[in-house]
Amino acid sequence: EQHRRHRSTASSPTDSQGPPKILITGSLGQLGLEMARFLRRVYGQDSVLMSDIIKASRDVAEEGPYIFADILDFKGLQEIVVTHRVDWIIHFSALLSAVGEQNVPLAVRVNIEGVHNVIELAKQYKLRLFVPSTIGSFGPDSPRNPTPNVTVQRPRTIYGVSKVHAELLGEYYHHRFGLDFRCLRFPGVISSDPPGGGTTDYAVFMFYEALRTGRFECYLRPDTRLPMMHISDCLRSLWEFMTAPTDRLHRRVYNVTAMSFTPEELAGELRKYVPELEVTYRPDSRQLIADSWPQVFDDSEARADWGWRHQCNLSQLVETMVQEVGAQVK
Ligand code: AKB
Repeated sequence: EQHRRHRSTASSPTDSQGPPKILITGSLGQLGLEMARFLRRVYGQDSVLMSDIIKASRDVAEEGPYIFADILDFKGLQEIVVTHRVDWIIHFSALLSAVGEQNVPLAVRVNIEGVHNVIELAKQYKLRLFVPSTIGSFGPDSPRNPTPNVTVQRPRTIYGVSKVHAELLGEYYHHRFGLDFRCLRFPGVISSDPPGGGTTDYAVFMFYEALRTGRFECYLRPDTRLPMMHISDCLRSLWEFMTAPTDRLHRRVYNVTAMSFTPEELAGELRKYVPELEVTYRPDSRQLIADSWPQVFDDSEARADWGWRHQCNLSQLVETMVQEVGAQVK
């Protein structure tokens, strides 16, 4: 009953009122700037507000609206939503898996308290809320090959625990209050904007090191298989999911992926462009994290319900990355 009441009053900005006003938190991370560019192409420059707690470069600030937003400051967020008439929040602020283990109290604040703030805000102002989840929300008790949409989730990192918390809280707010909560579990995302603090980051660093020096020391074993996708697929999946009609969504949290590969397989593909590439392996604590994560991610529910299709396979990903990273390191 409550669900229906809230649904009927919730705004649906893409349907009738012109482009949605979209706030991206944590927008100076790996995905934020590219997501903003994507959405600005679709909805117009002023429809997307990038935000973070750090100062943007002049170039970023000149691309479109950029504001200070601290996700731990509820009142500050309220002010932004009201002043800028925000319709959607894309909540990217988070500490990733490896860096979260280095500073658990900070990860709890950013990843858990931050989600409490944005979720409550989204409920109060009837916003559509996207929170990314991850392959890291699974753990050693989960089936790893393949990992279905609904299965055991007992992650062993604070990052994973915080993401399971976000998934469950979002589902709860959806069922209890009609919140339009949407969440995709992403695999490792490969982009020429370097990530920071993750376990899957090696796959980006390999391109930089290969093209700069022809050598790479990998912190995972050569046979560590993990699900991955190129950033172009990641951003498109997010947008397609955010605009998918509600009646297509049989759930609020979906696995999405494009491929799975090991460091050895990635190096093999990269040798087509850098034949002399030498990769050595020195596993560190990130190996334990990777060993508890899915190897192959089953995203068949996303494919069936709202038509998810990846476009970039391993050879296309390597070709694109070689071009983009190559242009940066030369
Ligand atoms: C990480 O490695 O922590 C992230 C992720 C897979 O969520 N890239």
